[in-house]
Amino acid sequence: MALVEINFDGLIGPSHNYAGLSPGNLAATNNRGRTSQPRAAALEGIAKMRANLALGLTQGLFVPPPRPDHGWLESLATRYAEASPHLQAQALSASAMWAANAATVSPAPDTVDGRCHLTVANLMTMPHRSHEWYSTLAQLRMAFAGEGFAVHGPVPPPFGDEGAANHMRLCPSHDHPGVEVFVYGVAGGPYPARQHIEASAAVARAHRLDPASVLLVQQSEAAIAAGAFHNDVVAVANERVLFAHEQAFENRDRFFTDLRERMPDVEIVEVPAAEVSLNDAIASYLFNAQLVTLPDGAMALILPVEARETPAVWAYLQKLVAGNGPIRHLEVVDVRQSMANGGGPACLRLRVVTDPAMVDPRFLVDDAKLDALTSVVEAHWPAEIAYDAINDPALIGSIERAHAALLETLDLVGLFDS
Ligand code: SUG
Repeated sequence: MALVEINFDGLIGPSHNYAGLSPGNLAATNNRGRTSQPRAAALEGIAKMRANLALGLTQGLFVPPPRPDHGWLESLATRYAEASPHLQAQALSASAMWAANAATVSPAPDTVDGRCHLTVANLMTMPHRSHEWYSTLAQLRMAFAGEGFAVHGPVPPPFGDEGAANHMRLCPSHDHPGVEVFVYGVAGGPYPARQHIEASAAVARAHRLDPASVLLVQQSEAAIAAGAFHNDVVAVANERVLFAHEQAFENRDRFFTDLRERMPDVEIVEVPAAEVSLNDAIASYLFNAQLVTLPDGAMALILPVEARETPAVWAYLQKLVAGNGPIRHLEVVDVRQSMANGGGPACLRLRVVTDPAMVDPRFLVDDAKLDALTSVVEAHWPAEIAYDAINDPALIGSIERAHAALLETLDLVGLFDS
């Protein structure tokens, strides 16, 4: 069995819009009211997947859930046409595109029972995301259906869980046992800490991890207060490399000591605040890069164009790749439509280390499938959604037809029916 890292990207759904629903996510709140471009957004996401295939990476796909979520509105005793604009926006959000928040994943080499464990995230802190989990769970159960997987339901409220965005795995190589780092928040200045320690600990237990290989680490209050609403906005790990901002963790010395004790050959690439400020890191999404191992063993950062456009960040990166460290390549991708809602390249993907042969092939992509997705997006995704257009029944009809066409194309009709 060949275990590899598969990046499952959330396809950007036809209802993508800028409603500013996430306090503490500065991009989303600053862009509230802008006209969105769902078609261009989805094509940007597809181009990112294509670029990753071209790098020799294994690529998977998650399907957007049906929006508006009529079942959720029904549970609130209302219907879309009658709901307030705020509730309409919450029911319509395309936020499931950020697959890093779909689940937390512990690959088979880390678990006592030798299965790959996935826990769907409850996303309970933000109302528009709190109703993603049941569609995500249906999808995880279908994609990872075999004996080799254990797919868990959500941690119950009131313990907030935001999935892999607050989880890092360090290991000698993907197919070896690793140290799993669960990053939780306690406070964030005026903003909520979305990941609760109780949820992180519950996921670690459910995944049957060896407690000696688990670290629970507090995200710094300063980072959350500056707009890093998830750990993956200020840190990212891949194999034996941790790439993090100096101000990412509340007690950085303790964390690094604990990590080095468990993994003496860990390589910590820390970016000093004096070189890249927390504000520049968050505005550019430097750490929301995908840090990946290429087929030749070198590591690359797949960065948003905003990182190249932020002078201090780009200067730092030039120095980084010119040095002798493990990160040798920079790949720049344009996901501006997602970025404007606070979702960079790493937010758009969930990493699962497994044997691709164990995954339902409908959730894996190659160039031909990306061509088919491009056609369906070009034919059906709305070109634009103006902020005040979300109560237009014609728009909602076109969003629902686009979704049906997608499920048809992927042979996934019925996926969300139960
Ligand atoms: O939860 N934005 C998402 C962005 C998630 C990014 N994910 C990671 N960092 N892994 C969020 O805040 C904005 C949607 C809106 O306002 O309509 C939104 O939900």
